[in-house]
Amino acid sequence: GRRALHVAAVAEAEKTAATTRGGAASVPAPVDIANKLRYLFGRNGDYTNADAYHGTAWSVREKLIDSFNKTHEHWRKEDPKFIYYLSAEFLMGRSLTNTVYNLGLQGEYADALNQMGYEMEKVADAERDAALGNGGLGRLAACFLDSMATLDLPGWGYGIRYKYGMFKQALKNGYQIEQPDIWLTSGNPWEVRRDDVKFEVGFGGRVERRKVNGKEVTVWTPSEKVIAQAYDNPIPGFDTPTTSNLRLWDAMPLTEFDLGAFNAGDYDRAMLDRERAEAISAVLYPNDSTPEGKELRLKQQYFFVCASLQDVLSRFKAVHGTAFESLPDKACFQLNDTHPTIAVAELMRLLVDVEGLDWDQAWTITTKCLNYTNHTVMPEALEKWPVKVMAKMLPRHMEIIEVINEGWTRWLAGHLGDLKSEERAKRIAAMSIIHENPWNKEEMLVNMAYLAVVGSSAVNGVAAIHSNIVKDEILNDFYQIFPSKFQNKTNGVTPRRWLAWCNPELAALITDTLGTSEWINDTEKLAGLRAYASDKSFQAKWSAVKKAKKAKLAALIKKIHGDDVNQEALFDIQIKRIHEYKRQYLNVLSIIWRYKQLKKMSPEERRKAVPRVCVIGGKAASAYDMAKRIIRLVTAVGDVINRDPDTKDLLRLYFLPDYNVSLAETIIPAAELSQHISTAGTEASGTSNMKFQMNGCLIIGTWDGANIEIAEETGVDNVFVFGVRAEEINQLRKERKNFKTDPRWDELMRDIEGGMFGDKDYFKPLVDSVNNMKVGNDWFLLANDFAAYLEAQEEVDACYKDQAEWLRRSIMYTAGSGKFSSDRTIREYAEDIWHVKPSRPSA
Ligand code: B1H
Repeated sequence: GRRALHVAAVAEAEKTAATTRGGAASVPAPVDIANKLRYLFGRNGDYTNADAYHGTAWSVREKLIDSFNKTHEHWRKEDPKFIYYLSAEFLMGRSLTNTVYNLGLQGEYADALNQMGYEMEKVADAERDAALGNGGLGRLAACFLDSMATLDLPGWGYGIRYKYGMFKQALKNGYQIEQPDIWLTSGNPWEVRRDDVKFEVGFGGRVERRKVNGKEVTVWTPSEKVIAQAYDNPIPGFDTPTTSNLRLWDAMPLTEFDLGAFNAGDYDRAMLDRERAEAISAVLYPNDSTPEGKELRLKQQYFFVCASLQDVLSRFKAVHGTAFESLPDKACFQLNDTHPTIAVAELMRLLVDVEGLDWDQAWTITTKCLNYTNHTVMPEALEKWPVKVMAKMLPRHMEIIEVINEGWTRWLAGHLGDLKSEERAKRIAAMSIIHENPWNKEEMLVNMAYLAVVGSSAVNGVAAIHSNIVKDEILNDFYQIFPSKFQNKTNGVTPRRWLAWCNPELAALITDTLGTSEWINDTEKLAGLRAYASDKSFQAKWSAVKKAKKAKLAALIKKIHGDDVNQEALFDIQIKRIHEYKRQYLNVLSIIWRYKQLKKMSPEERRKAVPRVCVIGGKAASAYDMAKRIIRLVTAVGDVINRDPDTKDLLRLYFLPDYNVSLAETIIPAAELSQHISTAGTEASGTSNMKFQMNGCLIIGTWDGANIEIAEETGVDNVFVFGVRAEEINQLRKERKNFKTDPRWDELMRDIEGGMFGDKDYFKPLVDSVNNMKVGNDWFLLANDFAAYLEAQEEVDACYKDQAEWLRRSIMYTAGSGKFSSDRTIREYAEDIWHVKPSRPSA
């Protein structure tokens, strides 16, 4: 028919043209870019960098889609098992550079832009970040997609196409203000709307039992329905023909497809329905680590999970009909934290209510298909939804969870049959998926982590210490019952974006030295750098790269703050979400202490001091009052220090606003010291620590999260480790009231309280939170670690004075970073949890 004719005609035309990786006929890139600008944007010459970005991106998009199509044609033919990564967040950042480099098109497009009078770097800088995530958890999902594609693993991400991503942070008089992230207005070349892929998602309503052909069936009639519309975001692998997919759902009103509402003269209601539906995918909740129990958030979670599962089942049925017993051989799902955990109940609903399977058979399939990753140990961060809220929004799911819980607690009762009945009842109550709110006995809660554990085959933490805390503390009851379910999968980051592409100068030096660029997808090869760590001429080249990257960061500081900084100074960086447990406050206290010491010094002594440029960046959740005060403290201290003629050559402190993925790509290569100073046992992993390590940046940090494994790989003596250990924390918290604070600490508290940095009323709660036993009790033990931290900072200074030693360590960091490629992490998931195998299309 017509399709065959069309395919033949295109194939014929392509034979006569040169082909690129995707296989499309290639028009010379400058011509193509100009054509895109002419026909998509109506522009003719005299383009800005932003124009050039759009033209280039729309041109590159076509190669990307060709590669995507080839990959998916191959996968359709092969029908391999797929992994679906379900995540409420994907923090993708920019795509142009990554796509061009991953597809191996950098030469072609850099040349094209040069011919047209542009520079790739400036053009790439015009792209807005796709910031559909908060921080580490969302960026991890993005790194995982890069590795899955690079390893040719059949797998997709599934999430929400938020209209507004993470808010833009601005400073006004040193205070954080939040502005909406309007990222889609100029169009998004990196997505493809799939008008043929949409699903209905229902909410509310009622549940009935009906007899159909003598069989009792459950029918859920939602009171509200919306449409989930698919958008595909192709994910190019590096050095492979594979391009996989991130499918994001946009919420649309049903009425647009149901013209009846309009015909009935219900125009205003239809418009209100539109707003209500669009609200579901309107905005990312800007909380990192602590979920807010907002109803809309549960709606978002169910919305994307329901659409994703329907999508997967409909593709499965198209090939395998209703042979659902083989679903676990064809599909598995990774739950990125508890946010998509409603999938346990939704998969049961789809299999039992919609497909008519027996409960037990459906349960076997469901638990084989699902796996859960825990990302945090903070008790307040474990999601719990009030039964009332869930019963109203998802009445059938609430019933299903009740039935799951009945089966689970019944099974437990049998399993714990040897225990005395009192003890047994206690254990069962402690593991019940539905339980009382400990702060409000009237309220019953659904514990999503418990549901995820019971409904999954594997449960994993994200760094060795964290996985142990999951097993020994937060989910210990469950670990005792199912020890083999629990695993560790230490996080990783993609070495493409976080070393090769963001630091091409260092990448070139590494490739030159190792005589191969294979380290880009085999990072264990970086270990070869160890042989050069003490080589003077190599150190000189290494240092020259760092200097060049520092100059770029200095230029950025100049652009933002108008100040010139001493580029010989030690660049000391702490960038991450602002949180009390991450202890940016402790960093500021040490900076104030340093400032006071410098003030007291003679000119002689000052000449011996190590100059530092301190940078702090990160967003505070809009409702996180204490975090906002910490930001203001940073800016207030900076205002004093940076203007003091006695010290300004030796110490600076800058807050860099709107920290995001692309800012990280500039800051990390320039960093010499980075701070990862969370209270031991609180940071599940951290992933920026790995990015800094790859870029040869030394770490000052606590014995926490992935810092521990980084230290092991780098050599513990090369890391500035300080502070109490996780095992001591509980005891220290109990003894907190008798803790004797350091006199230097007391002095700093008096300084802040006394108004040394102005705004003393605003800073009062900050002082109280760590100093006043009645108010804050210093939960994160800043005072306990303060002295050890100052001492570690002195070690940093001493080491920096010995540049040969500093550079040796710097090289040892990169050399020891092989383990922290997300390729390694993803290989482990694929082998130990997903049982998914590579499937590569032919080039
Ligand atoms: C991490 C979160 C998180 N852990 C709730 N938990 C959220 C929790 O919007 N919410 O409700 C959002 C995010 N994020 C981070 O995950 C950990 O703090 C890091 O230590 C870890 O490196 C990262 C990736 O595993």
